[in-house]
Amino acid sequence: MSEPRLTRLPQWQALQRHAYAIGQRHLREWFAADPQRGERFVLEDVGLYLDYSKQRVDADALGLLRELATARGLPQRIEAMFRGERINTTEHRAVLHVALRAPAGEKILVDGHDVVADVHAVLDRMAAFAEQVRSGAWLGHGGKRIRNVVSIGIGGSDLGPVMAYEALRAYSRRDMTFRFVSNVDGTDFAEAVHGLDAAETLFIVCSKTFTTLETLANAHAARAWSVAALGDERAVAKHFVAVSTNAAEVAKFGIDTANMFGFWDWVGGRYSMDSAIGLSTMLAIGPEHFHAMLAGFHAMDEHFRHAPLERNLPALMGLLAVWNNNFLDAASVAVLPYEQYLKRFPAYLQQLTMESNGKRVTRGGAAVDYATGPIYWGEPGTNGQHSFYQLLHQGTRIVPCDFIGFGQSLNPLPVQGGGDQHDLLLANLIAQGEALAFGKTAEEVRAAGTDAALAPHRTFPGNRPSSTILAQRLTPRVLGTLIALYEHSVFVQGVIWDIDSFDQWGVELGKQLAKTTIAELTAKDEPKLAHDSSTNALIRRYRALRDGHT
Ligand code: G6Q
Repeated sequence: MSEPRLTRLPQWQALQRHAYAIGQRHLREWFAADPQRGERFVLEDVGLYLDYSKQRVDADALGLLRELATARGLPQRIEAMFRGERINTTEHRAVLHVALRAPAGEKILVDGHDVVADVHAVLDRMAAFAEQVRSGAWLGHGGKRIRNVVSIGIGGSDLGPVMAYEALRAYSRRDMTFRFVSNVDGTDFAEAVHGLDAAETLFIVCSKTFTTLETLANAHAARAWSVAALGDERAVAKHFVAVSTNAAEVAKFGIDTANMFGFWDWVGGRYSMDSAIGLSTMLAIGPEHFHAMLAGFHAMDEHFRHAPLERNLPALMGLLAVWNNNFLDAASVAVLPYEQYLKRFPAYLQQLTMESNGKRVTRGGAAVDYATGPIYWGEPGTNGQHSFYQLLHQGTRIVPCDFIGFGQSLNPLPVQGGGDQHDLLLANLIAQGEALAFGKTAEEVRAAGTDAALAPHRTFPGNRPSSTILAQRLTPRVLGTLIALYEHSVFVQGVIWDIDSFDQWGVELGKQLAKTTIAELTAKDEPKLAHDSSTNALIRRYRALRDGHT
């Protein structure tokens, strides 16, 4: 199972030599040497236009990266995923988020069982339920129609639904309220239900395991809130539904499993927003739009599976990420959507990328001797321009950027004197990539009349890599395509680094320690503490602050 050591591969070493040879060459030189670069280093398919000409690569670097991918068996690993092999080796699971958007009639077998048929059975139940709620046929306990939906979940059971709701708000039912609760901080719950009428409020409890501390605490709070307001335990039947793989725990909580929407162990949490975990999305935008989103995912899945490496969008994005991470030593990636509706997209990608590829051992358990997953972060443009872009342009670190923009706005807003605010938005997107790549030399600064003392401060080094992704308009379909692009790019990076991109053991230790700490914080008498001196002191100080003893 374990691959040969990455850094010993001839393809890796060839890339190192090549990076050394071209590493400092400036994007100004690349573009001067090849005036068509901006039209040649472009890949367009499935409704997305990717301009990677401002990445610090040449055709040789791209060729070597593809050779590395071939040496790592990328085409075979892609097939293994699509065939339902247990490629999540540390959890011994298949990884089949692609089955969640496979069209009805397609067959993907896990242990001889066709999972696509199961997927469509759940999608149909979700659609029937969504129609009932949206039409007003589903009534609350007191006979009122549901106007508010509160989705409770955390991590993979929250970030996707929140992001998708925000992204597709323009397509959502504006006469309904959608809110999300994730944090165990009581404030999150309190604010989510603030001002809502319990008689009109439906809770969706989303938890794959149905054992997650935060989600169960919030679900219990929600049940107590509903029952107190509606005065009847039986209200739970009309105001709570569950999305889970764990029917026994759902029943134990008191939700009738007839009101449960299932999914499967082959769907990872952070890859689950297009499963029943997306029930809030379907309630918001309706089944038709939800299916359009799935079709967008599927179009990218097909592209990823069948396009040759040199024309494969996720493969290219993944390989460029490896190049920047390992050969240009860029430790982070900024995701900068110039689209307000994508404001939660960077947060969503943080989990997708960092929980997947933030690993330090190979699939076989050997420590890696190369950097793996970079840090992803970002904010929508143009807001970020007025805060952290300073570091992007003139800081000492290289931060590759992904700019994302659309040809058409969902909310055109004419500007006095001509044009639309959308033109202002996109002008900024395009200008930022240009400024990062080409900068402004000291000579240019001086030639513009800046005095000598200020010139260094006003100089922009440039040569800062970025990619630009454009699509015509943010639709449910385009959103699905865009998410699948990143999902598969993450997979490609994991294949190169020989890590299991689908487990997340790194989140366990903190959870486990918290159990002991909870007991110590809530103990009636001063507990006997046996942690390090810092942890002991923090526990004592918290207890004192809480109890007002300081
Ligand atoms: C995602 C992770 C994690 C998970 C949450 C919620 O890939 O596994 O973020 O989604 O811990 O888990 P449950 O859905 O089981 O409550």
